[in-house]
Amino acid sequence: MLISEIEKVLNEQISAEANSSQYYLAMASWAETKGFEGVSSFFYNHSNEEREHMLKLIKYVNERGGHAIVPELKKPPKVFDCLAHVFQNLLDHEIVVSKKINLVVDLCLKHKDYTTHNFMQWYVAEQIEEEALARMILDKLKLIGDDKGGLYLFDRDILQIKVSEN
Ligand code: OFO
Repeated sequence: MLISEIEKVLNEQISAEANSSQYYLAMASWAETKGFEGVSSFFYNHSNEEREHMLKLIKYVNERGGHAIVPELKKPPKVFDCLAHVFQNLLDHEIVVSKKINLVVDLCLKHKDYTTHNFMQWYVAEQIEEEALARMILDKLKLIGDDKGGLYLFDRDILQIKVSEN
């Protein structure tokens, strides 16, 4: 059985994952309208993954006798300046999500909820991967700068990058 404080932060995490999915969907749509097919497919996949993260939490909360709340979604931005801006937003967002996950882990230890602590380790590992991926992509974009040919190749090559193995 989940204690209410843990149930509350897990529900907040459900909301964070849902809003991540929504945010990346907005990035996918923006990239598609700009003709960046590869980037758009990367973000459609990323958005789906975030939804999977949300569902995994929903199932966990309910299985442990809590009540997972389906959250309200924030309206994400419609327009982004450029690809580097999009991927910087991705990295910044993932850093915020990692902090939230660390808070859940802290609370699990505080309340000796080792089962949820164990469950959350999957998210801890996932965040390491996602932050590393966003940094790697941003480094590539910094090298390319405004070079149109470079951006064309980047958009093609990103199709080979998987958001996560999970
Ligand atoms: Fe759910 O991993 Fe990103 O936010």
